[in-house]
Amino acid sequence: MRFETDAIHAGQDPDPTTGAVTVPIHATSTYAQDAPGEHRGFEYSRTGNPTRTALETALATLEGADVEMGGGAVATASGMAATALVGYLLRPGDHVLLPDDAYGGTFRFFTKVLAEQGIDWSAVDVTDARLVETALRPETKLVWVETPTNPLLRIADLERLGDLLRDRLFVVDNTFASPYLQRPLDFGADLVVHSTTKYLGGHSDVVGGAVVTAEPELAARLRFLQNAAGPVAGPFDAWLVLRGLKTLAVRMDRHQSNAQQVAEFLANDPRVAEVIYPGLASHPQHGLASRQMSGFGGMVSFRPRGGADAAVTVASSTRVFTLAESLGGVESLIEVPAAMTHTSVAGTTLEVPSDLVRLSVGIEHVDDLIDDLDQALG
Ligand code: P1T
Repeated sequence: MRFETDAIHAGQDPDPTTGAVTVPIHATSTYAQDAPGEHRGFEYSRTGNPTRTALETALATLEGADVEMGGGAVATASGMAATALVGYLLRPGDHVLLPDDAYGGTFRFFTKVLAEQGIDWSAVDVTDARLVETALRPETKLVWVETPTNPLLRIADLERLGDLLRDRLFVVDNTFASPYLQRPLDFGADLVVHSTTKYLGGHSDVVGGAVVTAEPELAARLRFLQNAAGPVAGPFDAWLVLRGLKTLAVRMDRHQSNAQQVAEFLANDPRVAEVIYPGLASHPQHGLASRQMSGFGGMVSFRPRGGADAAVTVASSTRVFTLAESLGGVESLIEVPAAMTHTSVAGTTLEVPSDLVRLSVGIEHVDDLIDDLDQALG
């Protein structure tokens, strides 16, 4: 089936006992067994829960991981829990290559948590495959890539990296694009990580995450780790993400058409020094983004003239855009990464410019969004 159809139906058949057309919220910790050890597919909700299974099947299908062929997904309690599960695949002595522009929490996990357990790291500009090649060490087990990156919206060449990283774990955080716009497994990624808190949930009402793979051995290992370590999405949260997924395609179409118009407005405004949006011809990787993504997404970053003070003033002056962390919901959000989402990278190679403003462009009427930015810049 095509993406829009899978988003509504994959893993989400009507309930076999009642005919309910939406997957029920299976709020249960345990399941009656017919005889000791004889159960109907579910024993205990950390190991498996039908609502979570539905979400996992849908996510795997949307990312192009064939469930019939042993691919799969694990749905976790947050995006960071998904990242932590990936971390369990590493051993002391392994080296990981991190992007030098990424969500601050991802960087914090590898450099402040896993580093203490003997897992070495270095950071590189993953948008330059030659730099990645040079930075690889014999003990480099895993390469982590975000594309578009958070918050500078740089684009990594997934096809080139897929070729280069055949013998390593190639992990792509696909949160900003969503599988509607980009499917990293098609380019050779081994694992796709999501914060489902963002576009997949889509309504700023849930925190969740997922890891997806097409490789049966990795899928089995992730399921084992999820059960062994316990970072599961609860049934209510899994249901909210499932509900969000159904409208991902239509929301994303509107997010990106609004984002394109907002980016063009900002690019033509003399009060703005720089606009970063992969859909602008001025973006250094506009061509690459056009090839590997089917759209440019809903995130726009910009630097108002006047430095960090101006960034803080603009972000504090909007009326439709809410000043808040996170992204990917139907409502527009504005933030200053250096003071909010990316404080954990201050003073590191990932430090973001203090005058950068990040927009998560929502699906409101675009004229209201542009009017709001116009008055805030004023
Ligand atoms: O917040 P959580 O669901 O745990 O997901 C972490 C995460 C992982 N990957 C990316 C690309 C992310 O952007 C995030 C979370 N980011 C924000 C909260 C933010 O405002 O950027």
